[in-house]
Amino acid sequence: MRDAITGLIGRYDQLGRYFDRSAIDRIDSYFGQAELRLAAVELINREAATIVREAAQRLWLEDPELLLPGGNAYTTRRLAACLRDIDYFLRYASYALVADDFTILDERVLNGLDDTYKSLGVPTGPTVRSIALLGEVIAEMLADSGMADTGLVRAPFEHLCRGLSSSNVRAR
Ligand SMILES: CCC1=C(C)/C(=C/C2=NC(=C\c3[nH]c(/C=C4\NC(=O)[C@H](C)[C@H]4CC)c(C)c3CCC(=O)O)/C(CCC(=O)O)=C2C)NC1=O
Repeated sequence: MRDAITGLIGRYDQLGRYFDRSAIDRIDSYFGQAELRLAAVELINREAATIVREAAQRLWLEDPELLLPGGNAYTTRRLAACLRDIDYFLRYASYALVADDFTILDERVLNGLDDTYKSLGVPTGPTVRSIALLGEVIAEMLADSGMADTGLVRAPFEHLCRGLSSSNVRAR
């Protein structure tokens, strides 16, 4: 587990150097985004169930066959597993959003996930889509509440999407 600040301190400590201009700019940008990151986490805390439901509903609209016999989310048990997975993605993305660092996503979510999904026949494409939809729903809700430039809240979701679709993430 790492965040933007501890990661930076670690790197500079290893070099035995004082923070330079580029480090200070990085810190400045992190604190400058604090309000948006906090608003996003508050929203997720308040509305997690709604956000998961909304992302899932959009996924079913785009890909209704998932819910039909032969679809991977068919049967109550598998539907529940799918919704639980979406909930995992949201929760871990909210940690990464506060940290402004994706290490936790690599370590706790992506590591080995692709193999698990392959062995269970869980389709990667729609799963990646559900993660992107989470990011969209949150960015929209924040924009509706008057926040400007909500794009950065999608970053952890995009990281998860990239990691799952490239499946290059291995234990490190
Ligand atoms: C915190 C990190 C973490 C993640 C991410 C995680 C995912 C995860 N999802 C699983 C199953 C599953 N995941 C899905 C998900 C879906 N099927 C679809 O059609 C949709 C596209 C999609 C939802 C968006 C389904 C249906 C299963 C059950 C598959 C089965 O047992 O046949 C399993 C197998 C074991 C189980 O069912 O609990 C794991 C480990 N577990 C973890 O600990």
